[in-house]
Amino acid sequence: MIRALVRGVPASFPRALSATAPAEPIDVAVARTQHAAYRDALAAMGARVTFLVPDEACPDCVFIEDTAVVAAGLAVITRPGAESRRAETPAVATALAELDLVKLADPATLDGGDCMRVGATIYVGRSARTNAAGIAALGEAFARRGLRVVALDLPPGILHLKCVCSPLGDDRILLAEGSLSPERFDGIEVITVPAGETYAANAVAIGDHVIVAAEYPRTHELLARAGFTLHRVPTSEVRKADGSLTCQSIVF
Ligand code: CIR
Repeated sequence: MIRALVRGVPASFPRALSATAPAEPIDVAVARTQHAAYRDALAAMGARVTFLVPDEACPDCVFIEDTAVVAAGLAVITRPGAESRRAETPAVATALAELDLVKLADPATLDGGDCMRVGATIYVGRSARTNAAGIAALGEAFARRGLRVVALDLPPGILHLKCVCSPLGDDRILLAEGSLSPERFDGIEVITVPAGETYAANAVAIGDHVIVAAEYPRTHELLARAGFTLHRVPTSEVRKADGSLTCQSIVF
C-alpha cells in the first residue's frame, strides 16, 4: 500500500518563507480548501493518507516533503537549510518511527525538495538549502539500501531541484524545458514541460495517476498522452510561499 504523509496548513501560514512577498497575502481558508483537494487526490490515487496536525510555530510545516527523504524502508530526517524550518522535523520523525531512521546533523543541510528518486537513483540538487555535507550524508545512508545519490547543479535562482522536474515512476520524469540538460538523466525517459509552464514540472505521480497543477493545459495534454489519469489541483496559495505539489507530501 502506498502511503502519503501530509501536514495541515497552520493559521501562521501567511508568515511562511517566500523569496518575494506575494502580490496578495495568503488566504488561509483557501489554502486549507486547496490542501483538502490535494489530500482527496492522493486518496483517489490509492494512497493511504496520514494527516499530521500543523504546528503554529512552524509557518512552513505544510511543506512536509522538505523534512524527510523516504525510500527502501529508510527515512532520512533532514536538517532543513532554512533555520526557521528545523523545528518541523521532530513530529515527522515520530510519524515515521516504524521505519529505520537516520537523522542528519550539523553541518549537513538538506531539503527533501532537492531530492528526486527515480528507480535506484536519488538525484540531489546543490542549492542554497542543500549543502555538500547533506548530500554526502544522504549518499552514505542510502548506499546501504542499494540506492545511489547523484548530485546536480541547479540553474541560478531555483529554490529546489523539484521546482524544475519530478519523477513519473521508476523510469520517467517531467522536466521543464531549458532548466537542466536531459542528458543528466541517463537512461530515463524525459517528458518535456514546455517553456511557460515550468511550474507544472512539479507533479505527484503514483502508478498511472498524477496530481498536476490546475492551470497548465499543454502539460495536461502531454501527461494524458503519456497514459496518465490527471488530478488537477489548485495551487494559488502554496505558490505564494514558493511551494508547489510534491512539497505537500512524503509518498512512500
Ligand atoms: C520554503 O521557502 O522553504 C517554503 N516557503 C517553500 C518550500 C517548498 N518546498 C518544496 O518545494 N519542496
